[in-house]
Amino acid sequence: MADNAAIRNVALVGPNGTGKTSVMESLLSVAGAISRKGRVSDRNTVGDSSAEARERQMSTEISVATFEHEGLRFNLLDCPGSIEFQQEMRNAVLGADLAVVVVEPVIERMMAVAPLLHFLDHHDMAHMVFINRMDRSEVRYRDLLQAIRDVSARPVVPHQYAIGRGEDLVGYIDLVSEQAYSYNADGPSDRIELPAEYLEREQDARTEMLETLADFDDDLMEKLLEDQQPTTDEILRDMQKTLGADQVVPVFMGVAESDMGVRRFLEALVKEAPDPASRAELLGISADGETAVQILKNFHLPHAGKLSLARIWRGEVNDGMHLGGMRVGGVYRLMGNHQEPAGSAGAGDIVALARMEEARVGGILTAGGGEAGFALPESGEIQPMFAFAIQARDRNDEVKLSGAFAKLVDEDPSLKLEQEPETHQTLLWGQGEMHLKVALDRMRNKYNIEVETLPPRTPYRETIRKPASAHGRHKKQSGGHGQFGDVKIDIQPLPRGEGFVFHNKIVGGAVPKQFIPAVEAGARDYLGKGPLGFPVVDIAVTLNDGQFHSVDSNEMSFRMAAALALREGLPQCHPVLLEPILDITISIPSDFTSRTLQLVSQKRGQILGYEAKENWTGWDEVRVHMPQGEIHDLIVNLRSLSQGTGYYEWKYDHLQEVPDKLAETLAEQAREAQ
Ligand SMILES: Nc1nc2c(ncn2[C@@H]2O[C@H](COP(=O)(O)OP(=O)(O)OP(=O)(O)O)[C@@H](O)[C@H]2O)c(=O)[nH]1
Ligand SMILES: [Mg+2]
Repeated sequence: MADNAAIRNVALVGPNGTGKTSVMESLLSVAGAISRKGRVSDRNTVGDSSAEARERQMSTEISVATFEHEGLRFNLLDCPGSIEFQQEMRNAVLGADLAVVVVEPVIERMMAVAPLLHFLDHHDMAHMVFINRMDRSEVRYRDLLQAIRDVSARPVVPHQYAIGRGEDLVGYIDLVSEQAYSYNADGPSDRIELPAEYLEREQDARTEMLETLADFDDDLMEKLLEDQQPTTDEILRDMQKTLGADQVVPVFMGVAESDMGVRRFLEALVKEAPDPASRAELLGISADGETAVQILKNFHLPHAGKLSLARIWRGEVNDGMHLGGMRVGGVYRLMGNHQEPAGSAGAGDIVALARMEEARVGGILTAGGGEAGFALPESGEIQPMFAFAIQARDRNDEVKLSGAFAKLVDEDPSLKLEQEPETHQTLLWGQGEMHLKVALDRMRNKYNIEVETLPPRTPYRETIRKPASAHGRHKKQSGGHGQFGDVKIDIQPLPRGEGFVFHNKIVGGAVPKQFIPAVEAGARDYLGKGPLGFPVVDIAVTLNDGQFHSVDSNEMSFRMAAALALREGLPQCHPVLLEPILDITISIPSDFTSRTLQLVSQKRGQILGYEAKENWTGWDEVRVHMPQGEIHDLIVNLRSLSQGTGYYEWKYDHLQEVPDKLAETLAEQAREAQ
């Protein structure tokens, strides 16, 4: 069944906890791919097999399941929903041909879907919505549909209409066939008579569906204008065509926990999900040419070694062939943490390739090792927003630590490890506290290394407010050769951003020419750590005068003399602390804008302005300047006030004087640390 047309690659995406892993489990169960259905709460689902995911009962990385059904092979990618793992989701979803956006029937939470829908639309990625947890729905179905419409740039076409809601959920009306069904907890739904009280709502919803589809089909438009009814096949054909082109968003519903609506949904996937060839065509990838694959995810497994999840865009992949200059150590199909040898796989498939050590997520590998000749949509890099300073609990683990981190970053490139030269800390950057904690758990579970975390230090600077003059003399008499250097300097403050400037005003050789660079070097030495304990910036040092000794003077003596002069002079110059100020753009649903502004003020932020976020209905963008020392938990606070939806982008902007009171506290801390 290597036939390209017989493969369906479906990614399950959506906000955290909506039931994606449960939907996958239910799909596998109703398709007969697993004999015993697991539950997330029982920690025995096909997805979420890692220790970190089981422990938290949430997805922390992609899970893959492959099964055959109705002559098709399905490759399901269950993506983590937490916003902190969205890079993982983004990297994978673009390798599928259809995204199923699993949502909860809660109107207020629909806003959390907006960024995802923007991402999918931006890449013309076909997507459907599956409203899960309908057993918990407390609102009218039409209000739910409206809430989805409110966040979707593409027209939303309900495929089904709910009968009842919450505990009284009965079943659904299929708007295409106009037939009603009642759910059965342990089997297919029963056909029932369409309840009379739903007739009007059904008609309205169906008319809306047809009118939306007619916008993309002139024949259908004509039929509707002439009051003719299209056939079921015609509607389905239109639905499939417009879905594949990301022109409309069909909506289904169900209860994954008890398989309700999932059989019908699987049937819809069989009939309507785009095949791999149409996605490849949409992306302009011709079927002719050498094999080319895209790496969606790397797994480092304790026993099996490295496995790279790959979408085959062109050609065939076999055990032992070369891709990107690496030998394919095996072609496998995945079912959660289980690998089934496949030997080979054809275009359109998604398989795992063993021991591709240099394969990087997002990379394209070809049989010849060169360029593929086509471009794929890029998932984009989300800027890290949260950092911990880390160190191995046991010093002896430091070497092991860097090797293990290389593997963690290979699995999840949204983790970044960085040496901070000024604060001498090793920073682990990611999307949030949980993201990092999961990474550190993985470190313990997989590599047996305990890691300690600290908040990152702020790289403060200092400068001066007043000028002063100073004198430094270095003199040492010891046996034979002595050391002698003597300098007189002026110290002046410079405007912000000027750094360090050195002037030499010696005339007549009071300090011989060859020692002048040593004076400058001595000044720089001292300015590495000023009177407050931080690097000194925005300062000018002028060498005015000095003395030398024809035998004892040397470079080192003048270097020392210059440093001594600054040590004496700088404290007279009213030294002040400077802190880095970041330029931050916060994106937030407008309901939370005023609380965001409050948060910004609490964190000593300066609000530069806010306005509606372009092309994002109901979202604002707030621009602020905020001290770096305040942003450590900004993302944590922002998410907690915005139901997890807010995020920001940042860049360094400038240095600014620390307010006196805070400066005192910091100086106190610095003294204690010494
Ligand atoms: N009542 C009800 N609970 C459900 C349903 N589907 C899933 N759940 C429960 O919702 C919780 C979250 O389910 P998951 O399947 O882990 O959700 P998820 O979307 O995969 O979560 P993340 O991957 O962490 O984003 C679990 O406790 C499930 O048992 C449903 O249809 N009805
Ligand atoms: Mg999950």
